[in-house]
Amino acid sequence: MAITRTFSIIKPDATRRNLTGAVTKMLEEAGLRVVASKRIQMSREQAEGFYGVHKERPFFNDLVTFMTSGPVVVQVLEGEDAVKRNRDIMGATNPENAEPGTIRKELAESIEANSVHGSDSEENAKIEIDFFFKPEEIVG
Ligand code: RTP
Ligand code: MG
Repeated sequence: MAITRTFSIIKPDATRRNLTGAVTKMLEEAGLRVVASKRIQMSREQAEGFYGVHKERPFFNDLVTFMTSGPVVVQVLEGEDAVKRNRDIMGATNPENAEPGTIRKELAESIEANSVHGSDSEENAKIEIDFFFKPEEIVG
């Protein structure tokens, strides 16, 4: 299996509860390596751009407000089949439906405040990595 990359966000509900390390530990234990990481305060404009695909969804405005409500940690993760590996350790969008042992089941607060984002395809991973990182900020 090829080594690939995915994009991850530790969301404001997790940074607020000082869970940056706890989330990162679960990612690392799942076989992913953090090859880029920075803590940022997303602007409304950035969040609207990042979540552009969800523009027409009823939860779009709440999501943008939530994602700008505090610091986030954006990361590039590397590993075998990184996109799927990350989605597996994240668990279902709604923590109530997530499997035991997943980040969302163990740490998330709600369907919105669900602690982590992860790219859903290799194509989107590339777009999302480029949205937040310059090539020289990623050290594999
Ligand atoms: P993500 O993009 O954050 O990795 O999560 P996902 O693929 O599991 O979920 P997606 O459908 O892409 O939704 C993006 C984020 O929007 C929030 N959400 N709120 N209130 C709601 O019904 C609702 N549904 C989704 C969550 O923060 C979700 O992760
Ligand atoms: Mg998604």
